[in-house]
Amino acid sequence: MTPRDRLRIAVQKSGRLSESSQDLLAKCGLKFRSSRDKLFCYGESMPIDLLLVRDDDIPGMIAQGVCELGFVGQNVAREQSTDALSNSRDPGFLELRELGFGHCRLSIALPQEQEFGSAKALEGKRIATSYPALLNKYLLENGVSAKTVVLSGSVEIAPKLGTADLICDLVSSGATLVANQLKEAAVILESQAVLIGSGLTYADERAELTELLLRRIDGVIRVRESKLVMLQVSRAQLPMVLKALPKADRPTIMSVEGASANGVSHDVAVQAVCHDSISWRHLEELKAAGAHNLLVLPVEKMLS
Ligand code: PRT
Ligand code: ZN
Repeated sequence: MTPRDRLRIAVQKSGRLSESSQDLLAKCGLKFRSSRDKLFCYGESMPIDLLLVRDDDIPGMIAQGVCELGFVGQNVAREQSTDALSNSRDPGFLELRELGFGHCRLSIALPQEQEFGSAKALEGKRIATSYPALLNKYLLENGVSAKTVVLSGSVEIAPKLGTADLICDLVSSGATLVANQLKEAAVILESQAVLIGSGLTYADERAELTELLLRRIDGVIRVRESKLVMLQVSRAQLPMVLKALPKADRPTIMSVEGASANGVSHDVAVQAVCHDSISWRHLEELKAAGAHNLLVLPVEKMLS
């Protein structure tokens, strides 16, 4: 392995994952100067550079040592690792973190007028997909023999064109399926963007840079899902309110000057970081449990 003192991360150049991937790196404090061809961006704030490429190329680039880390859809990562493993090859990359964006699912879909029942309904059918390895694994696991028709795009029109009976494709809102008179029958994979890496232990600066970046990514993910909740409650009702706080760290509890609204017991102020989104329903539950003066604040940075 040639020693290197800079780390390289590959992200999708343009597409559904580009903006969120670059946003995440910006939140980790990384700033880049883009080159004229816009394929290589030099890291200005840290020795970490960016490669802007097609998402399908990212796992292979990591396996070949072109870069150390990459952001891709789990669908792409799993397709390529399943293909490698079924041919007794080492995929050359590992999934390191789920990133919480780019959610979609890889599903079997069939013409709306047809019934599905179970995977057995696929016996002898022609299924169009861009994910042959994942589809074949699903068919094998369900003991079904079907023909996989591999297409690189526009999979959803295959049944209309008569080139396949059903499809296996990515779905997010489901609008594309409806527009093509198809319905979702079975989910093969729930997917989101993931950070992938070589899994190698580097003997140069890349080891420390990888660790530092992973720590910052963990911090950004935790912050994204965290809110600071502040409220007041009487001591008597405190246990019920604490129970209603969603995924809270150990709360700070302070006494409040003066008698409470009902004049009976003294109020306490509660402050807690909750690792979940706080909906109106959560606030109403807290209020019903006795909380008042509720405040929900965003958390900007977090380092535990
Ligand atoms: O050029 P490059 O190869 O880099 O891009 P690409 O065209 O292969 O990928 P892109 O940008 O379309 O998607 C990148 C990644 O986004 C995918 O690998 C998924 O991990 C994720 N993602 C999330 C999706 C969707 N949602 C999605 N809805 N990828 C594709 N779709 C397509 C789907 O194929 C279908 O055609 O959108 C259509 C369905 O959407 P709905 O909302 O109508 O259900
Ligand atoms: Zn692609």
